[in-house]
Amino acid sequence: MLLFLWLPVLLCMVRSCCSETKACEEAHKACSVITCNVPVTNGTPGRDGRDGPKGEKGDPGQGLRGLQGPPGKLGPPGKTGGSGPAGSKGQKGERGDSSVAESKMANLEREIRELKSELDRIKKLQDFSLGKKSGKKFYVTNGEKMTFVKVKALCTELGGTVATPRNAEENKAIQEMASDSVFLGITDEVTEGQFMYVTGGRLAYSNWKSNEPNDYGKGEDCVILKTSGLWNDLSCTATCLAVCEFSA
Ligand SMILES: [Ca+2]
Ligand SMILES: [Ca+2]
Repeated sequence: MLLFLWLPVLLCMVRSCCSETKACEEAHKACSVITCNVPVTNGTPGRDGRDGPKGEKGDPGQGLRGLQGPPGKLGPPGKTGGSGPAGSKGQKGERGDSSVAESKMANLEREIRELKSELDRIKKLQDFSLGKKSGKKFYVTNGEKMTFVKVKALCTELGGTVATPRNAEENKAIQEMASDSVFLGITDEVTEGQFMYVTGGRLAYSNWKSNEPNDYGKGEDCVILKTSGLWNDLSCTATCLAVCEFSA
């Protein structure tokens, strides 16, 4: 009801904005509240009203669907899973190393038996060629002449000693095989005039030539067996036939 009373006034105020005197006069007929020839200015805008309620969700747009974006960042590792079920039984493996070792050992034992058999045959041939008899010494020479030190080293290396007759029979055996004077395993290097075996012990047998030992000249400390079977003391630096002695 109040709105109908103010409506002609509002319309008159709107028209007064034209500031035309004539128009104002015309308007005066209808607008009893308007002051003519006075400029009209707009008032300050009012404050914004409160937001209205949220509207309903609109329909999907009509445009084309965009391209798929790039993959996102890698996520954190997950927790370790539990043990899986036991696998099925595998196939039977190949023969172990112990079988290979046993095979090699069997081959080695066979080779050792063959070597022993061959060694026995060689020893029998050697005994036959030397005329060796069980329980007795036998003597071997390489036919070379050398100093006493070298003869001793050679015989030791072969597992024997320098030929050393301890009775007439052994002295004769050495004499028969020697074609020249032979160094014997006897010296007086430790005490002059006191001859001993190089393996230790005083002489139990001797076969000196007359007027020997005489330690002639600068000294004679080694002993040789001459082709006659008799002994003579001689310098150890002389060279005589090397004969080694081995036990049967
Ligand atoms: Ca001497
Ligand atoms: Ca002499």
